[in-house]
Amino acid sequence: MTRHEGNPVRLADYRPTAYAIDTVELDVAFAPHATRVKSRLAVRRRDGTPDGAPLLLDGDELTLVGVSVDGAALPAEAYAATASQFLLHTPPAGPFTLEIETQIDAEANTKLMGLYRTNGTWCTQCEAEGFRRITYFLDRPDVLAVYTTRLEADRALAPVLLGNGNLVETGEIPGTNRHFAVWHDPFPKPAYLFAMVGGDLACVRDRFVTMSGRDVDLRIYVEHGKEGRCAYAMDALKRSMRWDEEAFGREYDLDIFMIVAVSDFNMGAMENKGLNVFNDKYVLAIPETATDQDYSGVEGVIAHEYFHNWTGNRITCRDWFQLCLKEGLTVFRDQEFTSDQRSRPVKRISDVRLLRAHQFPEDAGPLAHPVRPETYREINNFYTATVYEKGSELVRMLKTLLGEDGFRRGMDLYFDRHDGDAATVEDFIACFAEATSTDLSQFRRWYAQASTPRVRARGHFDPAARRYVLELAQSIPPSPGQPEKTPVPIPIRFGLVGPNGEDMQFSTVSGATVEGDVLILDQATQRVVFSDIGVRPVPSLLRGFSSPVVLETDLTRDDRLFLLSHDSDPFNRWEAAQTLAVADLKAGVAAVRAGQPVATDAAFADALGHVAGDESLDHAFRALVLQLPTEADIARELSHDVDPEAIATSRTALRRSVAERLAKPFAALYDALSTPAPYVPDAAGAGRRALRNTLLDYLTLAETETPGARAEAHYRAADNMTDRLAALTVLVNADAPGAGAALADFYDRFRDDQLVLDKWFTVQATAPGDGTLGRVEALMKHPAFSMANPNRVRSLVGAFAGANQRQFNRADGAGFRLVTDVVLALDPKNPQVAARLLGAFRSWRALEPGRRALAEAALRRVSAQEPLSRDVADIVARCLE
Ligand code: B3K
Ligand code: ZN
Repeated sequence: MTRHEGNPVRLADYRPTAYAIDTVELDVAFAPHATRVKSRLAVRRRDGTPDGAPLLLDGDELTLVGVSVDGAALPAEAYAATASQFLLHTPPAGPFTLEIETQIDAEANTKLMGLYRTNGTWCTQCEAEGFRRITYFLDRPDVLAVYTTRLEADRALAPVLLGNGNLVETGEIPGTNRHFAVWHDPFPKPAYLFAMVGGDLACVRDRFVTMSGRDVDLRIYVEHGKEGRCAYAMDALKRSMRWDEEAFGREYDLDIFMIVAVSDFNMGAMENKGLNVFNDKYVLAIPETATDQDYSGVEGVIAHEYFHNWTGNRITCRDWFQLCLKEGLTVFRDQEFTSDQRSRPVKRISDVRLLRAHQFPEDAGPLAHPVRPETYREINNFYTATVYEKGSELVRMLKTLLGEDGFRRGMDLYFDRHDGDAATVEDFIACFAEATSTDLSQFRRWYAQASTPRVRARGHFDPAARRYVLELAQSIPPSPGQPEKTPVPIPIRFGLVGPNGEDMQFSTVSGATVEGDVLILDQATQRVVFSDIGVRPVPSLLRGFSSPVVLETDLTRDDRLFLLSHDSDPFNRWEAAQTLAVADLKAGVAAVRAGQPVATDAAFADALGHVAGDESLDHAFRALVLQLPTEADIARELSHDVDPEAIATSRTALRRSVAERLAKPFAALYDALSTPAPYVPDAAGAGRRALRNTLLDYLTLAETETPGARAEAHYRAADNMTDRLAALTVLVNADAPGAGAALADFYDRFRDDQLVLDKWFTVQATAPGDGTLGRVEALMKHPAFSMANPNRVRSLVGAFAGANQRQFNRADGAGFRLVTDVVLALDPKNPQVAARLLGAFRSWRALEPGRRALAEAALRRVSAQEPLSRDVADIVARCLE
């Protein structure tokens, strides 16, 4: 799978490498601008490779210093080396040792791939193709080797030297101020899991005793002064380790597990074997600086990276097309962990919101691709919501289809059979098929077909025949390169809800396989007949969001109001509120565009009021029901001719009508929730705060005499970041008179804390008013902002592009221009972050004609720029295709 610039890589072209590399011995001497890397590879010709076949290694921006084979320096004619390739013309027939020396300027590495320096610390990021920026190698996931890493540095610059595996030796280099450490990782791994760190870092330590009684040294390394912010991350790590033992029987396998927190990082974190490197945003958390959402982010990412030790590291991917094999599965595992640690329904609703907000638009636009793609130009552009979040949904459906026990048997077989392998999606599915004797061939289509299936359901009750009939149909819209689709098996968890709110019993069902409360729709259309039904039920379909589909039913408004107050499934209660709101909001948009007033419905507001006041429901759930669909949700539901201004007007009208009608009960509830309580970042505490802060938002909307007074008081009284940031956001979004002072106060309090200033950037970038664009431009010149730091770029420009529907999609095109200017400025320095930012254009074709033309012009301007990175070139080309 050698890449030729411009040619896509194809799954169909997969071939194993001609040579294997069994061991890697690295000797790295960190030094400013000139880190020296000596690599000693044990290379072996694979069976079937002809004697003398050339050996081609990957490189990227490398400088070769020297090369030898079996101890003898190579003559120049024996090889060809460029910055991006090393070719050994005629390797020895038998196993041989290849030694390569390269030199790297980590300080000049702005891509944050390979070896780079962040706040003085040397660190690495190798997934997907960063190892080739350190040394020439067969940089692909099916080349597994045992690594020994010797690290050396000036003791003053890097007293801490970390590598994968277990520490085997440390020492001084006599007569110098340098020291060294040797690390050995006994588990064969692909190069993308390699990591090394050198720096002056503080360390927080703990220990964990595994299920078989082994003692594991746990360490979190952070910048000096941040030690006091690691307790929650450490606790989350220990809970993750225990949970994986209990839920999946998976034990940790090295003597030490390390996490290093750095402030310049392209994504969330990285699961390098025994040495996870984290964006510090997902490690550091204290109540004064981290919100409840940050805490749950820390918990989720710590768990996710830890769980990769089995799903990703012990069993890795054969090639990058199989990325969902580790990512979708590991997301599923971290979602299950959080569900067990917190509230399962609340977690499910949050995950579905995320899926709909990120994956559904991706699946409906020009960047759509199957969970397992078949071709790519730049693999870093495939770390997507589809691979991660839809990938997790596919694993969840497997569990729904096979049941708890069947699923566990399949997972056990997978771990057992493939430990130490670089596996494929087929290998994974085969384990479930075999362990449960189930034919999963149709299920595999879920991995191969892009776009979100639509399910249509129509119900008929026949009182004379005492039957209830469900007419079900599925269709899968076309997507890039896939005009035609075939039906997939769609597990629909359901209940037929009787007038008393309880699920009705039925004696027989025909027309579909039904196992317990799960019906399987596996054909284009199916007529499902339930017999012995005495009264008209209200069907509650797709409970728990049992499949990643768009469901369209013929339920009436009254049916939905009934489900909102009576369904035994919390997810569908929430869903009923969402669908009711969406119908009103869509009607509101149509009214605004026709110049009519927006009509509102008191029954809906009253139903929300009942949920809000229902003390039998947990606070977090009530908060979720009260939160109306976002502007982006409405845009997605409209799917074409989208006018973000009309959407915002319609949404504000509905929120205002709810706020006005429920002002009294909401105020009483807000006050009842205002009794001071110590901050605990658990599900119960977070739920209480979420409900109170949601109420604050409504109450501020209904305040006419003293706009923002309650939010100002809320801000002043806050003793934690969750409440403080919620109040600030309400003030800024309402453009309340106190907003400016609160922003200034917030800045003064946290001027030295970059992670908190990111929140300050985001609040301002997501403000709905027309002044936001100018504000973002001004903030880009603020001393706390830096284009070199991905967190800063994401919190200001990323938030503007991704979370400010109105201002990004301004009718004058200035939002598009701002974002594409930043993409072009960033591209030469950090193409991955630039490409990610450009992804904000993924739904541009759904806009109304005026904005669509402006978005297209902005994209064409990007596409005309030369040179462009492969990352940005790929996204812009697919957006315009
Ligand atoms: N595996 C990494 C993501 C790497 C992204 C490379 N562009 C983090 C994770 O998913 O756990
Ligand atoms: Zn992952």
